[in-house]
Amino acid sequence: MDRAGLTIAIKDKAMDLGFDLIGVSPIDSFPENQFYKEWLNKGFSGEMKYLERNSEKREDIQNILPGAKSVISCAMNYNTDYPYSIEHTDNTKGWISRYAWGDDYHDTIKNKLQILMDYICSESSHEVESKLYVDTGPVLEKTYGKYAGVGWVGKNTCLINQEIGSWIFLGEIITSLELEYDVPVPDRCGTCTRCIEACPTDAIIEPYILDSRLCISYLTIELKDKIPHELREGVDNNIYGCDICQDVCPWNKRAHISDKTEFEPREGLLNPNLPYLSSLSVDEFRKHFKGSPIKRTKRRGLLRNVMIAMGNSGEKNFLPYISECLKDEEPLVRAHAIWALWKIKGAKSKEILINCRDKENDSIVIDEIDRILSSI
Ligand code: B12
Ligand code: SF4
Ligand code: SF4
Repeated sequence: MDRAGLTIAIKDKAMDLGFDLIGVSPIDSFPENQFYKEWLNKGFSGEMKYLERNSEKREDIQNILPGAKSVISCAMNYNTDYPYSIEHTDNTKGWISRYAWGDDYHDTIKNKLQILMDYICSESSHEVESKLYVDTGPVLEKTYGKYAGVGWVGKNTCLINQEIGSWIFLGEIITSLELEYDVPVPDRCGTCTRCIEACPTDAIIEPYILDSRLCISYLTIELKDKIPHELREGVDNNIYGCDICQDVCPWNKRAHISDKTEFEPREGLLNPNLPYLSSLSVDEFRKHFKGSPIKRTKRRGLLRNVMIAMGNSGEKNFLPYISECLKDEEPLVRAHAIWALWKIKGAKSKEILINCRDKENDSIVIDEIDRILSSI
């Protein structure tokens, strides 16, 4: 098969496997590769130390696969037919971001990319070296998706496709094979600034630039410690990730619905019940979130987020559940339960806080109590 024929065959195979979009980009020194370092130097990656490791590979893909010629970018739509977070106004329920309602996409996409990679090997006339990644390696996935014509990177920093929207996962095969290359599509954000205005924590500090340290997705998933006080109200009822800057995007108004049943919400994950989640034991958490992206936060991270959501709701019926979490084995959960209690009861929480302080040994919790006591 010649180069053009092979490129078409690979694209057809990817579509047969269930990918919604596919494009091929050459290996090049794109301006985004250089910008990445600047972004890191400004501290925008926060505690995500893995982004600092192997930055030479992100800057030059030849450092991942010497002799690489092409990146085949594949995208899969995960949008299911349920309302957006901005249409959900009952903040006594939590919100889990759309991408995490179903099965873990890493597994789904990796399996399909493996089949595609095997196909590429079998169809090539000479020996081919390839590597595949889905959010698993030092690859600037959105940048390669952009140069493969899969979409443009919007001001909210997500890759958006004009036809199907931005509710897409990305995965790619880096290969030594030379293929026919696609070209980037135009940026269609125009004068729109809806995502920037809608972001509750002002994380999009300027168009196309995100300070992760302010982003609810980072705060609720990636950050392992306490959520900074000044950002807790902005987190609202988002207990895992955030969809707001994509919910408001006009290109998601008519976003396509995925045909993949594995991304349908698992039981209880759409508008999740906060008391139920606050009562999960370690074993129950493990069982409940097996094969789900939510396992990433571990129980302690999820319960931390649930405490923030409960506090923000102002709902007095949550007090018994918050009180239980004041006794949790995890200091991180206890510290956020203290905040939730104070948020709902205000100065009336003083006596309980003083009591807790007397019994407490952990400095994270003591700091939290002292901080609150000094304000009431
Ligand atoms: C780190 C990370 C995060 C961080 C940082 C987000 C970010 N904007 O990059 C946090 C934790 C905040 C995050 C959140 C989310 N993430 Co995330 N994340 C990643 C990860 C692992 C790396 C991305 C990265 O390298 N960012 C670094 C910065 C520097 O990149 P950037 O913001 O895009 O900036 C580039 C451009 O804007 C451009 N640029 C900007 N200004 C300028 C100026 C000039 C002059 C130039 C030349 C260039 C330029 O250059 C930059 C560098 O390339 C990727 C997987 C991967 N390996 O790529 C997934 C990934 C980006 N995430 C994904 C998803 C789904 C999400 C969430 C939607 C999850 C959720 N619902 O909570 C949110 C979206 C938040 C948002 N508005 O972006 C998907 C995105 C799919 C899509 N349609 O774009 C990815 C690709 C994972 C996947 N395989 O599907 N994520
Ligand atoms: S994901 Fe949420 S917090 Fe992060 S930039 Fe978008 S709207 Fe802001
Ligand atoms: S909301 Fe507007 S500015 Fe933001 S990504 Fe969508 S089109 Fe671009």
